[in-house]
Amino acid sequence: MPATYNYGADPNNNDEYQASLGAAQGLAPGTYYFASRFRYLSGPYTYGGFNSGPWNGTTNVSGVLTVNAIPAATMPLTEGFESGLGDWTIVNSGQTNQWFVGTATAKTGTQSAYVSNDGGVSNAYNILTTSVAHLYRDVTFPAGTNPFNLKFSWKGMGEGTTTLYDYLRVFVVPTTTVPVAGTQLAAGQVGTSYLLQANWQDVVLELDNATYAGQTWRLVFSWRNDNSVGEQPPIAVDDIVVEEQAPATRTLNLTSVLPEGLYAGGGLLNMSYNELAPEFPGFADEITVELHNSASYSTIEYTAVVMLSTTGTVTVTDIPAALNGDYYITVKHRNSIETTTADPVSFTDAVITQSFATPANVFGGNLLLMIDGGYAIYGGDVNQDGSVDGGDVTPFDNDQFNYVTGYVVTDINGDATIDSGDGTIIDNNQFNYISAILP
Ligand SMILES: [Ca+2]
Ligand SMILES: [Ca+2]
Ligand SMILES: [Ca+2]
Ligand SMILES: [Ca+2]
Repeated sequence: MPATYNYGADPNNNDEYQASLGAAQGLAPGTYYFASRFRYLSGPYTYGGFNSGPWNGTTNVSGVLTVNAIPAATMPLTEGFESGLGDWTIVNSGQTNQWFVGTATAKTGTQSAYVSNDGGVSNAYNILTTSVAHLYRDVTFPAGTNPFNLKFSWKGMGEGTTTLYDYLRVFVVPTTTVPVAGTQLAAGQVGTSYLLQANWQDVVLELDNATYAGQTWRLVFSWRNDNSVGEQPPIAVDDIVVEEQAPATRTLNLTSVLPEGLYAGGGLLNMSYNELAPEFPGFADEITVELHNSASYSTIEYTAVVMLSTTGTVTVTDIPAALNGDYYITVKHRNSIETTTADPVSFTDAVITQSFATPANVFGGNLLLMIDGGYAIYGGDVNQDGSVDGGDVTPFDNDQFNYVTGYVVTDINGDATIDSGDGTIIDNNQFNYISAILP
């Protein structure tokens, strides 16, 4: 690129030339090497130009220019352009109608980003000259299960009713997509086309979790106009927000919740029976799921009575979104030992998943190794006092003696009869002093 003589900037005997390496050159992030060259009239070029002499390949060598990438924004991203362009990138090169950040118009504060044909002085465009210009920023979407909101305010006229000619479009594209001035993006549009509104409009777009979470994306605002007809002013944008949505409710999915008495092997459960049929057809049993305060286990923050599937899964829906802290997740089954998670579990996401499959998952590692290598929640706590002992043997003995049948708490294995199949579980766990291990 040619350099210009910077007349008057050389106070001593040095001549200063300057060339802009700014954003207009479109240099991608990376390392560049540069050398200057000069010649007198039509003489040979001399390269370099240190104080110590021209380029010699060893001590007097070329310069190094490092272009750093602008770091991606983290959420929540809020941008009102009150401090100028900030970390946004403008792609205007060669366009007549260009993005600027300035004071020509604003939704809030005194500044916004808008299209201008006079260096940002006014929010106006040259209707007779086709232009495509972009304004973009990279944003990192956190992992998790929540969807995201893209919010912004805009106004502007332009041109188009059925066919659109002069308008704003918004794109969310991979960071490998580099917007080029004069060219509209081909994919990744979100929302609609924005035009024909003289007053500020507020837009809220939902960006789904599955597509965006856990990755960095490039948010692009693109102005486009053709070369005829249009109405002033062109587009302006202010108060951009990209944020993780607060879920309306949370859903908790538990897996491998396997009461010993109902364990059928292979991670499956039998259904609990009454005298005639399964008590909860298609399900193993009913259980209680509790969320306990992480600092004070005895404080129960939430309780739900839900169905336990024959594959050991539990779904708790409609947990209030206000429960957004860390909680021990406790499962209580009518004649099993209370069992809770090894650690408090974060409830910031819309969907929380927790397994009870292995001792590492539960507090104190308090699970029973079954003969098939699976782990089960200890059974036999008939009176639900947290241990398996004589207090459980007595009601079991009474019911066995009286030939009690049906869906009763002394029926540990869920077959609707009270007999040695239940007594064995109680006896083994009593013998081993099995009790709840809780925070
Ligand atoms: Ca503003
Ligand atoms: Ca037009
Ligand atoms: Ca007990
Ligand atoms: Ca039984």
